[in-house]
This record gives sequence, structure tokens and C-alpha cells, in this order.
Amino acid sequence: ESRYTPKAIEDKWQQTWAELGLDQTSTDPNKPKFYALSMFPYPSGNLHMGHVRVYTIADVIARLKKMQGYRVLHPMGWDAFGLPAENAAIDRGIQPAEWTYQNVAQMQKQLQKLGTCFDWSREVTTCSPDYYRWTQWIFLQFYQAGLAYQKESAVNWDPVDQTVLANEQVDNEGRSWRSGAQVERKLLKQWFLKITDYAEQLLTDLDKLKGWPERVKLMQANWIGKSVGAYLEFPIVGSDEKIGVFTTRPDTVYGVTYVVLAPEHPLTARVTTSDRQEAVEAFAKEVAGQSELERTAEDKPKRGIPTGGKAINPFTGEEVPILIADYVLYEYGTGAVMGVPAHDVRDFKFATEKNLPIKTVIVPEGGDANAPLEAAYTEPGIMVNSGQFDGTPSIQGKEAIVKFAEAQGFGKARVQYRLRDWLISRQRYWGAPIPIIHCSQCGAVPVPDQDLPVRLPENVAFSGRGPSPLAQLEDWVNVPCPSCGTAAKRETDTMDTFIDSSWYFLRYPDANNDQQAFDPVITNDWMAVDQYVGGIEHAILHLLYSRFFTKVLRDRGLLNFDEPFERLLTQGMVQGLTYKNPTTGKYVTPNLVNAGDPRDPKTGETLEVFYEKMSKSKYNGVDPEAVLAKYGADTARMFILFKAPPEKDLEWDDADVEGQFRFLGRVWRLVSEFAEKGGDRTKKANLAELSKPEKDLRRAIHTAIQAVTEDFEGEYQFNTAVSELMKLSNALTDTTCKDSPIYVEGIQTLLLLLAPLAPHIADELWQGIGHTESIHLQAWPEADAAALVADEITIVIQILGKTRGSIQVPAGADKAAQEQYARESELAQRYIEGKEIKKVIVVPGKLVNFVVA
Ligand code: ANZ
Ligand code: ZN
Repeated sequence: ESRYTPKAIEDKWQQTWAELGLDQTSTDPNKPKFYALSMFPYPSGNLHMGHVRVYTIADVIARLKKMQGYRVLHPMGWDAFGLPAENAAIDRGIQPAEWTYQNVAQMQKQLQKLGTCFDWSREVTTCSPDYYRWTQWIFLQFYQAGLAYQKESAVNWDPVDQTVLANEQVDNEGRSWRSGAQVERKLLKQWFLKITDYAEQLLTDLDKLKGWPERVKLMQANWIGKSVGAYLEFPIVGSDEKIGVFTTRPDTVYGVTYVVLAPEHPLTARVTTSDRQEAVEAFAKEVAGQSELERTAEDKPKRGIPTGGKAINPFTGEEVPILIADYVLYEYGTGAVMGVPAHDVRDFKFATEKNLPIKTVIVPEGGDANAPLEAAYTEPGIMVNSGQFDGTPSIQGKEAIVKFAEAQGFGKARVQYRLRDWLISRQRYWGAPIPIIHCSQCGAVPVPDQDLPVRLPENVAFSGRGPSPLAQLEDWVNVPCPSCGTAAKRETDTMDTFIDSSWYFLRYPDANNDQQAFDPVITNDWMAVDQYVGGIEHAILHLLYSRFFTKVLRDRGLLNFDEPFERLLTQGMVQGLTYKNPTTGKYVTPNLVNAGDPRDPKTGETLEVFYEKMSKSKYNGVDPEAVLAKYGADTARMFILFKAPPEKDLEWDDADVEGQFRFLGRVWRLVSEFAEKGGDRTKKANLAELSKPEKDLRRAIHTAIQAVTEDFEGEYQFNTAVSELMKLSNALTDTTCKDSPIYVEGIQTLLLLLAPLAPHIADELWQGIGHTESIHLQAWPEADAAALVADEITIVIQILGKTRGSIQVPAGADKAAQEQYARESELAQRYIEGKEIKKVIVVPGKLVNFVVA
């Protein structure tokens, strides 16, 4: 009898499947489609356990759907542009392209070793010209739709290296990763996509996403941040200009005691009186160096100063001072706020600190309009000190104030979103060049479609200093204008890599098309993605941008659906056992620690032991290659699926890995024994004449089919599916009818149900029992409802509420019959003997209780 040795079978099957083209996408139009997608990785060079988990989950789903008769699209690719490749170039002098493709090759091998059934003929690599050509084409679609524009915006500027930095290159103290210089903010003309035009659709269409986790939808809704309110205009005293404010509380407008501008607001300079000019400029400069987070932090005192200017409350005619303050953000609303300290927490704090008047205009029912406030009253109530609106409930007051303002011409209803337009310009090399040529005569001119792609020049020198490498390449930058032919210059910014991943799922259905980004007929047929699997870290940006792209391309007539991802599964983290010194906060490598008595090898202190997300810096990572080498892919997959439901965090545990390895070993023995005995697969059972053990086994088989199918389909409870398989394998081990055709059915069913989870061993054993066609081409078994019905059920016998034992009765027996069986049972008669039965209580299917005198 052979032993289960994964090494001996896994490579072989991976090769066989490749030769058979088993992973090629079926395009059989008679089959229903299923698009199983996992988020494509950044090619960092090495697969980590998080990858292993996500790709295993998606792979099981794809394999199951294939067996269930779907044509399944299950592709893979590489999110291959981005900063690390440039860092590698700077640090090690290797070209970004070379570094990236090396990593791709390595990770592709690792993915194959995991036994994944990706259709590699549709591989997409975002840094390849035949992909980014279409990224550029799509950018131009946005441009033509008026959805791509240029605007001055702040970048991180390293004054020592004279270069723009990505946010990731600036540390928490605002210093450059390379030079250590304090990073400055510098205004540059940059490209934006007008995602704000789609804010409302992106919000309301969340309701269509029935198969998405609620928390992801909530995160998206918060990110979009819709506020309903009003735009009101406050005339500036001594000027024709007005300050427009956005407020969600127009009902409090009678309580305005000052107006605040963001220091960057263009009106700031114009309202400032000469005696205040110096102070205002100094304050503005100070605030400019602060991040948005610092400016709006709840616990920090609100800082601000008067400008000397005054504005008029259009409702009361009152003059109020104009201030500037750090907590008012220039990028939100109008960059100006009407200050209502009585009813806004921040304003209350600010006014109290600055000794500004506080005027109550909303009170709770029956409240005192003139009592001083201890804190802002932010609840709804009744309007007071509000002229003609006195007595109006504040909720209705909002509308009444807006109506009045509209009639008078100083305001209107306004909806405001937190979402801002998407800044896509990167002053970097390793990204898709923005296909625009700047001409002094014609302005920004799109590169004509036939000239795409705008290729990234190769063999570029990287120093990490000075302007972007692209900007330094004269030959590349200087081109004739496509429109007038005069000397012009290429745009040297490249696109945010989030653009690349905002449409890759549209490319897979038609990945090798060299005439179009995709053929709409083909892509519309495969889309939407039926199941998307990926990390919660992409809950906001990647998913929002992909939804945005889908809607824009739909409006360009290229797509015929609203939402790209029908169902979304966000897998939990993979956590490793972590040792930490509680005093120093330092992490300790597990192989220096005695697990029974974990101490710091240097200080002898007892270490904290806990589970935490695997990471290099915590020495708690487990290397997938090592696990695959020791146990094989099937065990790794089984462990990952068994250890936790997909959405939950998973604690890596070697003992449980061993457990799955042993389980597969048992399956191996069970099936090998059967094969060695020359088990006849062709004998048919006569279902009408089964013995009791046969019936019991058949029930176990079909219960497993039903349970595993349900576990796979509903919430993807792979962990309980694995348990069901263990039960079935036990039933097969214990049964007394190993010569019956039912046993054959059991062995085959076990392998079929195992196939999506542990694809190699399943195919090997399938072949071992005499099949010539791969198990992955077989139909998923269906549960026979008749087999599920138990012939007999167990009824508990109680005397005066005390359990005395149980009896078996036919499953079909009704209440009266159950009572009858109970009365006649030997058990009951023994205990009742001689006594009078006063009452019989029957709980059908459960128990019969005799009340005796
Ligand atoms: C007056 C008022 C009275 C306000 C009141 C609130 C309560 P959300 O919900 O986030 O949209 N605001 C407007 N623009 C701002 C900016 N650029 N920076 C900082 N704060 C700004 O919040 C809208 C409210 O935030 C607006 O309503 C405004 O203060 C403030 F009892 O106006 B409110
Ligand atoms: Zn021109």
C-alpha cells in the first residue's frame, strides 16, 4: 500500500492539467456563465499567506462552479505599476521593468504550485504596453467626456532632492524617506478625474449591491459623505462681494454671530483690514503647513483670528465679524462657514475660547430662549429669536429658511459631498504616461488614438533626485503638436496606479484584443463579476474607482450594466503567533523562543504571546513556500479553508495543518484500499432492496452532498464543508457494507466533493479507482432527497418527567402512532408495570412522557 506523498503527485497533476488545457475558459454558449475574480496582486516578488488565502478561496469557488456546469472565467494578472519598482531602481540600479517581470515570473510559479485553476491565456499585466495602451485610451474617453481636467494642486516637495514625493515617501513627521528633509507643499498643475459628477449614482447604486458586506457599503457611503443643506450668501460690508457658505443647518441662521473663512480662501486677503494684514498672513502661513487631520482634530483647541472685515447676515441685517480659522477647510463646501456657536459643537468651543457672542435660536419644546447655554444644543427643537420663523419646528424650519432665501435671492438648497475629484497625476516614471501633448498654440491636445500607446522609454537613469525621470528625457518630451505641428511637449506625469486596476476586470473577458480595450459584446456577456474576492483594505478606493469607471464607460456606450461586482467577499487576515517583550515593545523571533516558557533570549523576561497579522517586522510570518514544500498544496488549501470562515481572521496553527495532512492521509488509505481490492465501480445497487447498513451509509453520503453544496453556495462556509467531508470519511471507514455498490458511491462522492478543495489528491485517487477522465471534468453530485429521509427516528421515554431510555420508531409514524409504539415498548412496560397511566404527553419526533399514579 502506497503512502500519501504530495510531492509525488502535485507537480504531475499541475502539468497534466496544463497539457489538457483544463484551465482554459469554456466559451460554450449553452452553459450559464460565472465570473470568479480575485483581486490581482502587486508583483512584489513573493506570495504571502494573505495571497494564498484569497486565491484559494476564489479557486474553490471557480472549481465548484465548473463542476456545476457553468462556463467559468477565472483569470489572473498583475497590478504591476507603482513605486516599489522605482525604489528598487534607485536602490539597486535594476530597471523597473526588469524587476517587475522577474517578480511576475516568480509569483506566477508560486500560484501554480498552489494548484490554482487560473486561465493564464488571459493574463493581464498593467505595465505592459498592450495593456496600458488601453488605459491611455480610456483616459482619453474621460477627457472627451469632460471628465478629465487640470488644476493647480499641492504636492509633497522635497527641497533637498528637488523632487516630488508620493505620500508613502513622507514619514509621520513630514520628512522625506531619502533626504530626511522637511517636506514642503508646492502647487503644481495636475490632472483630475471628475468622480464628483458621479457621487450621487455611486451612493444610490450601493442599494443594488445585495451581495456586498454591509460594512463595505457603509464605508463607501461615508466616503462619499452626502450632506443635504443650503448655500447662503453673506454680503461683505463695504464691498460688492459676498461670502457663500454651505450649511446643513439653515434653521440656525438667526444664530450666526460670526463668519469664518478658510485661510486659503481667495476672499481672505480682500476682507482683511490693513491693521490685521500681518497677523492674517502669518496665521495663513502657519496653517498651510498642517495636514487636514491636524486641522480638524476634535481634541485640539480651535485656532483662529479676526480679519477685521465684517459681513451682513442677510436674514437679520446684522453685521458680524469675519474670522479665519484652521478648522475650516478650503476644499470642502465653499471653504467658508457661518458660525452658530449655540448649536454647533466646534463653533461653541471656538466662540467660548475667542469670547464671541453665543445666541440661542433653537430650544427644546417648552425651553427657555434666553437661558445661557452650557454646551451647544444640537438636537432639533423649536425656532426662537428667529423673527417671522419663531415657533417653527426646526426640521420644517430648514425648508422654510431655504425657501425664503431663494425668494429673496440670497440662497438656495444645496447638496454637498465629501468626495473630491480624483487627483491622478503622479510625477513618477513607473506608471502609464498621460497621453496628452501640451502645445503653446492649441493647449492640451490628446495623443491621437493611432499613436497610442505613449510608450515609457526604457533604460532610464534613476537617481531619486531632481524632476521625474520622464521630464529629463528631452527626446521623449519634445514632439510636434498633433494638431498644428509646431514644437510641443509631452505631459510628463503618469497615472495613479488605481487607474490601471479600475478596469482590468473588463479586459479579462477579451484579454488578447489588439484592436480595442475590449469587445463590448464579449465583455457585456461575461460581466458583471459574479464573485469578487479580495481584501478589506480595498473596501473604499479600488471598489469605488472601479464602480466609477464602469458608470462612465456605460455612459460612453461601451457597457450595458451599472455595477461591476455582483457579490463581494472580503477575506479576513492571516495571523501568526507573535512574541513581544512587554517592556521594550520589541518583537522576538519564534525560533529563539521556547514555546512552553516564552522568554526574551536577551533579558529573560516573560514575553507576551498573541496572534497578529503576519508581517516581516513582527517575525510572525509563515512562508507559503515552506508550507507547500513540507505538506503540499492540498493540505495548505484544506487548512486555510478549514481553520476559519473566509470573512473571519485566521490564526495560523501548525497542529491544525498537521491535522489536515492526516485527514488527507486517511482519505488516501481509504480509497487506496478500495482500489487495491479491485472494487468494482460498475455494479448498480437496487435501491429498493438496501440493507440497513446500506441505507445508513447512503444517507450519510447524500447528507454530505447536501451539506457541502449548501456550505459552498450560501455564505461559503468552507470550514463546515471540510467537517462534513470528515464525517463522510468516518462513515465510510466504519461501515460494514464495503462490498456494496453503495460503498462505491460513497468513495466516489467523497472524491468529487473533495475535488474543489484539494484538487491534486482528488484527481490522483479518482484515477486510482480506474477513471481515465479528470475528476475536474465531472459533474457535481446531487443529493437524492429520498436518501436523506431516515427510516427510523429516536423517541425518548420518560416516566413522570424522568428519562428512562429511548426507542426507535418508524420515521413516518404520526403522534398517535408514536404514543402507541411507546406504550407497547418493553421499556415503558417495565417501568409502568402495575401502575395506572393518568396522562401521556407526546412531543412528536422527540419524546413520550407517561404520568403515572
Ligand atoms: C452652520 C451650522 C450650524 C452648522 C449648526 C452645523 C451646525 P457636514 O455634515 O460634514 O457636511 N462646514 C461647512 N463647510 C465647512 C468647511 N469647509 N470646513 C469646516 N466646516 C465646514 O457638515 C456641514 C457643516 O460643517 C456645515 O453646517 C458647517 O457648519 C460646517 F448648528 O453651518 B454648519
Ligand atoms: Zn498645436
